[in-house]
Amino acid sequence: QLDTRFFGIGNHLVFLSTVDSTNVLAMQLAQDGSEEGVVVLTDSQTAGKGRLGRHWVDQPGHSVISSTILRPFFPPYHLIMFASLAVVDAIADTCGVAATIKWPNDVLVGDRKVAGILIETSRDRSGRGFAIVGIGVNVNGDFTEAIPSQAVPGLTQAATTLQSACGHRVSREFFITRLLQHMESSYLLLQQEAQDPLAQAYGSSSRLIRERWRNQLSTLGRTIQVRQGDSMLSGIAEDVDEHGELLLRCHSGDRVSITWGDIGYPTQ
Ligand code: BT5
Repeated sequence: QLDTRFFGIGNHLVFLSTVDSTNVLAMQLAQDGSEEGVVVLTDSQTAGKGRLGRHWVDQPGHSVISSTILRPFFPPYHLIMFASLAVVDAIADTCGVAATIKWPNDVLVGDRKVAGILIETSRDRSGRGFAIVGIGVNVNGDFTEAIPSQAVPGLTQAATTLQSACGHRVSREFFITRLLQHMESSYLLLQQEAQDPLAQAYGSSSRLIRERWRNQLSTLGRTIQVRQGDSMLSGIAEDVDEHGELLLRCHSGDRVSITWGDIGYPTQ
């Protein structure tokens, strides 16, 4: 039983036992004019997508795999922030574990990846913009064997499941309920603010979300390596700016702003 107001309610919920990618299906639905709040769920993907053409792997029936259609009025960089916070909050609600966020889109328990987020934006046939927020969470089972731990050459990122992290099975239905509830409440606040010039000038909801997101980043203050395609940078992750870009103090002393890439922690 969902406790959202419109995310996934009634004909806003699409469930398939298997699909190539929920993001691909949600993208097609949105292009054909589907309204925001439509949530596509599946038990298993045959071609789950990560960023930069990579794959997202699942153990059928053990993961939460969801894609939500949104039509935001607010800047796109807030999407990754509220989506990753919703995952962190749903993990706290369902297993009492404090997850953290590894910039830009990973949710970790300890130093292992338990969830990934893929945000894609486009326009429908009538020219209206939309965003797809795809979330994959390793809920039950043991992923250590199933997941390639090396995401990117030179950077390793081990995986885990919520069950391994908290020692008991977690209801996927309960997790989805909490996830959608957290997503919807933040989304509504951001939408409301974006449409109200006074609230926008004050910017309190977006500021709160940005600050919470920044506080959950396990990346800040650490020595990190950043891979962008063929090049690798290293330095100290000093901060993030208000658009969510990572501010890296390189060993040379220069401060650079990182907009994309993969990061690793040399101590792992
Ligand atoms: C992500 O990409 O982490 C985004 C994953 C988004 C998946 C969701 S599921 C619902 C929706 N529909 C889709 O088709 N996709 C979205 P990235 O940061 O590029 O990380 C991908 C890398 O993580 C891979 O190259 C693997 O090394 C690793 N990986 C793959 N599956 C994993 C898993 N289940 N758990 C942990 N790591 C995984």
